[in-house]
Amino acid sequence: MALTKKRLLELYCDMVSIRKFEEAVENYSKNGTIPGFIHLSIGQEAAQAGVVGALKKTDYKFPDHRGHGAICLCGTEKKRVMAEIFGKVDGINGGRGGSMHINDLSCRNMGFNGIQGSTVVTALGTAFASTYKKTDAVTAVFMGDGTLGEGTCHESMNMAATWKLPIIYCLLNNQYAISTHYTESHPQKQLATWADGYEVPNEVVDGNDIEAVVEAVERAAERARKGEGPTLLEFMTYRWQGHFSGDPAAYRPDGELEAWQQKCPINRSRKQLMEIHGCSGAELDELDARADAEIAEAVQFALDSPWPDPKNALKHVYATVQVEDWK
Ligand SMILES: Cc1ncc(C[n+]2csc(CCOP(=O)(O)OP(=O)(O)O)c2C)c(N)n1
Ligand SMILES: [Mg+2]
Repeated sequence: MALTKKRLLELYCDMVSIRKFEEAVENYSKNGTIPGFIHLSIGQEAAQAGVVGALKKTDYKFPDHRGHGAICLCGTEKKRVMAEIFGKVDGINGGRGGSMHINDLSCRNMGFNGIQGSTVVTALGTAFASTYKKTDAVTAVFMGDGTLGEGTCHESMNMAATWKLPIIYCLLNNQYAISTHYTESHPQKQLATWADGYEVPNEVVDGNDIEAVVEAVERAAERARKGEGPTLLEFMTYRWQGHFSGDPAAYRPDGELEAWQQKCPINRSRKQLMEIHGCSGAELDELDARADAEIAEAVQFALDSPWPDPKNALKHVYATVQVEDWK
């Protein structure tokens, strides 16, 4: 069933806010303000917004290393996510996590840790907790096409399928793992069929079509809440940037990026909103401008926030080593 105009408008705003957020992060990464590696998700907005948008606040979400958008949509204030990426003290994790280690348990963003394939295992824990405590919360874990090659994915799916755990494996097939095309590292033509070996239902979904994403996640969540176990959803999409901000992505064939840009998830929804739901261009431009203002505010907050005090560097570190002299 098609999404209502109201819902599609909300999802459109979510996607635009991810795009603007990532563009700002890219700028401040390239000019050296943001430290460390940054993985951007421009082009993949529908898969992130659709997964989070189809789930309840009480469902557990495990974003991955390319997950700023999903993280914001879980409910953390964008300015606190931005400050975290900037490494500042007002970041949601005090600037200790940075881009890849952002968690906010208050909105059930269970975080990432830089190790590909690790969260498919920890996701078993939240899924098992839901079953054990008889709550209806499902667990959604984001993963990439390259990550599917990790042995942990097999272990996770074996246990989830055997115990019928309420997990949705959200496989964002953005074609590449760093510079390796997925067809060069997996034998399957469609990675979704990988789940057949575990008798886990799976679907290939147009990951740039927000309606298709929402509907597939809703179906998977319904199965999970009924105790029917995990689902693997393969969202076909594309990352417009290189693997990390600064990667020129020279491994992509000519024209490939441009072909995927024609399938931009935001433009697609914009077209639907105008042609099917009667929105005007001016109305949507106004929403875009609001997102611009919100992200500008988030950036200013991050810039204004102080650096963490080096004296606190070992706070929260579980080690017995004493550091005598922190200057
Ligand atoms: C266990 C492990 N191996 C290798 C890496 C290095 N690494 C970081 S991201 C990445 C590629 C992941 O590709 P994919 O799963 O397709 O996600 P994408 O980056 O395309 O979103 C690799 C190999 C890592 N972080 N962890
Ligand atoms: Mg990938």
